[in-house]
Amino acid sequence: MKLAAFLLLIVSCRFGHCSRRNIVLILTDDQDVELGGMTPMKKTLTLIGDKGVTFTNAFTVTPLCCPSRSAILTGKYPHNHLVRNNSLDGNCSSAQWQKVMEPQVFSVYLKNQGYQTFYAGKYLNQYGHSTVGGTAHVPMGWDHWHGLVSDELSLFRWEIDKHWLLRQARTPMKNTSIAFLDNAFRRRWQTLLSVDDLVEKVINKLGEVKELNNTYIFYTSDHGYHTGQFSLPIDKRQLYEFDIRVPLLVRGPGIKPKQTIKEPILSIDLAPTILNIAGYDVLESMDGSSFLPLMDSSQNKTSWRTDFLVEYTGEGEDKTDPVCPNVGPGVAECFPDCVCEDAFNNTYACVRTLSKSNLQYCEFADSEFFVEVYNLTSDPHQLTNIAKTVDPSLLVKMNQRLIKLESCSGNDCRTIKREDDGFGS
Ligand SMILES: *[C@@H]1O[C@H](CO)[C@@H](O)[C@H](O)[C@H]1NC(C)=O
Ligand SMILES: *[C@@H]1O[C@H](CO)[C@@H](O)[C@H](O)[C@H]1NC(C)=O
Ligand SMILES: *[C@@H]1O[C@H](CO)[C@@H](O)[C@H](O)[C@H]1NC(C)=O
Ligand SMILES: *[C@@H]1O[C@H](CO)[C@@H](O)[C@H](O)[C@H]1NC(C)=O
Ligand SMILES: *[C@@H]1O[C@H](CO)[C@@H](O)[C@H](O)[C@H]1NC(C)=O
Ligand SMILES: *[C@@H]1O[C@H](CO)[C@@H](O)[C@H](O)[C@H]1NC(C)=O
Ligand SMILES: [Ca+2]
Repeated sequence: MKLAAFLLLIVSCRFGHCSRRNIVLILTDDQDVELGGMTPMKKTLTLIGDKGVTFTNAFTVTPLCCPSRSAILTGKYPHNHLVRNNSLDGNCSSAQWQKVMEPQVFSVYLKNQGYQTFYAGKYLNQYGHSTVGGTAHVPMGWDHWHGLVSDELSLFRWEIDKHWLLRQARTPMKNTSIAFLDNAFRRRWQTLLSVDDLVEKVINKLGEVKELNNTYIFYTSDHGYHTGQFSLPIDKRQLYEFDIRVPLLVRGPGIKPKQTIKEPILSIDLAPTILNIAGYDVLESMDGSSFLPLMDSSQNKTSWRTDFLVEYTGEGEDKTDPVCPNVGPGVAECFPDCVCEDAFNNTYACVRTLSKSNLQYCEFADSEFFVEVYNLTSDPHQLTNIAKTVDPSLLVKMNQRLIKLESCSGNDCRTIKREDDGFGS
């Protein structure tokens, strides 16, 4: 025990932080990275990203607020902290966050309250103000996916190849839904301009009190988001990249500026990393690992994980919604046009590999035992489910890997054997 602490101290001193550090975690709600969510964040990219590390493969282990934030706080996969449905140990309110955070550690909880209510008036006309076909411009986001929505080939593929919630989506979407989503996309970006201002204020304040060079600043989100992709209206809770990828930028003492790190970082790694910075050992119960050593550009990265688990427990209503009598009980978030975004049987677990192979293998706990597999090297937008065409031995391997990851806990998860080459070709 003493030896471990001593070794940690050496790591700490190599980073030049034998003295006490501040840690600021800026966590946005529902901010995607895949659909251009960082585009409005110019100051944040300059003040945090350019001054430190940009992680290009950061993921949540579950794409819904409460379980995701709980994973951030506990350092555990949902299977190790959830009680059957998503109503776990809370950990969603800022008060709870503040309570859990070490009083010695300096924590800031900034919360964007949702695009409907929280954007500064001065940004009202940013990113256009008309509906689709007008001046709205959302590069690599809405326009891109909107193009796919009207692509008949893609439609056909979705109908046969994706889980039932996507097959019940109305395709193409109604014009009114498109207008609604286009507006939501724009409001989200306007909101982020205000968040960007807040980040600048926090950093300026740290400078004023002469603590900036003594402070680690993390910028991330609880999970991603979608607005119309695959004809699903507006939510998270899906296994696709737009919902599971998050932004992650870190600056701090000893971290070299302008680094880009490709190793996969998970929401469960934040707690161990923060403990590590504060000089504590990673708790035995934590499934994640500290990525502090990864940020030291001279460190050998070859022992870092190359695959991981994403899991989600679906939610539904017990009764049929009178507004949507055709969708039956067991579903939730059916808006607009009675297109549902969640259901009890939207319960799934995926293995995502990111090494020589860039694959995703997902199993649903629904009546079809539906399986989705994507080769993100050849199909980065996850249009083609290759579950029925890929070599069946790969499915067997990935299923075994999934079982292993789904049952891991604490130290097991951290030391699980790497599978970088096993999924190759
Ligand atoms: C599910 O969540 C509700 C609160 O939303 C809780 O009262 C209930 O006990 C939970 N059910 C299970 C099976 O965990
Ligand atoms: C929906 O919008 C498209 C493109 O602007 C237009 O061609 C079509 O007529 C509209 N449909 C309805 C029902 O208004
Ligand atoms: C931070 O900057 C102050 C001067 O502004 C300097 O005295 C101090 O040594 C610096 N600390 C670190 C850790 O670089
Ligand atoms: C990194 O570590 C691995 C094994 O831990 C070793 O095989 C490899 O040679 C090391 N690479 C460098 C650049 O030190
Ligand atoms: C999932 O649940 C819904 C609501 O109960 C049901 O209508 C649907 O058929 C189920 N689908 C599968 C594939 O289990
Ligand atoms: C994924 O796509 C890449 C590029 O086309 C290909 O080299 C690789 O073999 C594919 N992997 C699988 C498992 O299909
Ligand atoms: Ca959220």
